[in-house]
Amino acid sequence: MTDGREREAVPGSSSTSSANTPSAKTSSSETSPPADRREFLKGAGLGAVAGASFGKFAMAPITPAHADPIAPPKLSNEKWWPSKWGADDQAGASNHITPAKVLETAKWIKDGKIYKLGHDYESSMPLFGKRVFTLRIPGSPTGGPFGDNRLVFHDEFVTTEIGQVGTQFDFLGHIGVAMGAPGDKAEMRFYNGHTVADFGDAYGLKKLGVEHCKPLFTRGHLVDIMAVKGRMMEAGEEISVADLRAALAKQNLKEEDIRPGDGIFFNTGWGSLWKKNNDKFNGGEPGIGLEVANWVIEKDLCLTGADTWAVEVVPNPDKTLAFAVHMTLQTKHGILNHENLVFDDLIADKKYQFVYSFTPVPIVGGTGSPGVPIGIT
Ligand code: UVW
Repeated sequence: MTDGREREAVPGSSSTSSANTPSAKTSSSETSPPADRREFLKGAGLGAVAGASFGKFAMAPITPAHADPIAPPKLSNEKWWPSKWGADDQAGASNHITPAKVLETAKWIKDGKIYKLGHDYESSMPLFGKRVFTLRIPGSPTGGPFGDNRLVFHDEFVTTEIGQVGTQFDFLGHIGVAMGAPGDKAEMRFYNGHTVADFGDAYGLKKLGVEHCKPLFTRGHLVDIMAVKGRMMEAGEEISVADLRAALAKQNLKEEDIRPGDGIFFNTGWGSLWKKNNDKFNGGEPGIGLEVANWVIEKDLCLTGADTWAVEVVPNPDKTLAFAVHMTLQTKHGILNHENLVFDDLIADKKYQFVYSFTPVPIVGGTGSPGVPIGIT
């Protein structure tokens, strides 16, 4: 049991515990790639398959020894609950947004400009795995004419994984860890230790739904890693703390100015592939790894965000890990995540510090939210 603030083991570092070092049990051979990212996720599950790939990137096969359902999953050898906001908390890092934080944040509004930080929603956007986005306007016009004024109207029918497509905000019912035997829902643990047995429900999660997120209004810091590199980053390329610090220095920002409850946002250039090359966009991505995740935890931030579909590096440089940053920040620390953001206008105006404002659509029992956050300067 810890206070929930322990540093996560960085693969390959000396702090990685023996329970967290199954690399000796993995081999480097690869199998042929499955069709989509859902297969990748399956492959990342303990013992799910002998090996899995993601686009052109391959996961190391998971050996029967590592597939032992009794062994703790990597990164999970210590309990992460109860959360620092209490055993019953369902709001996670949105608890940072107190009246004092709002007043501190409001001081950053200087010129009154508003920047849209998200994409439009349309069926041609890149989608994770087999997710869909379909919109129909039945009838067109859907109804009318009504009355002597012959009013007609349109309404839309949308089929989609609404919290997990396009510009999307991950909430705390999204990512968990199968801690026990295969299929044991009493040991599938999420934020604050909540289990699927306890809150899973086909008609909406009974706990940790996105309706529990408090409205967000906080200081946002954008680090333009693409500018540091002088090019778009590549899939599988990890943003290091040194990269982050180099971007802050280049932008004349001080690391000490990043305070508890703030948000940190990463521009990698990967967003330029949006609707231009969806296959490449979906085939992996640059992003943060466990080193930066530990920095985020130490800084006690409210959220991370990026111009990519997961914010974190995919594939992880440790090919035995899948979405390790999601699990570390969201599941273990309740830190929130905003994906597929757009920073072009902020960067064009050299506005690297802004007020980030977003209220998730309060879909009861939902895992996340669509909607466009704004940056205010
Ligand atoms: C998963 O669903 C695993 O990832 P994302 O939050 O990037 O959609």
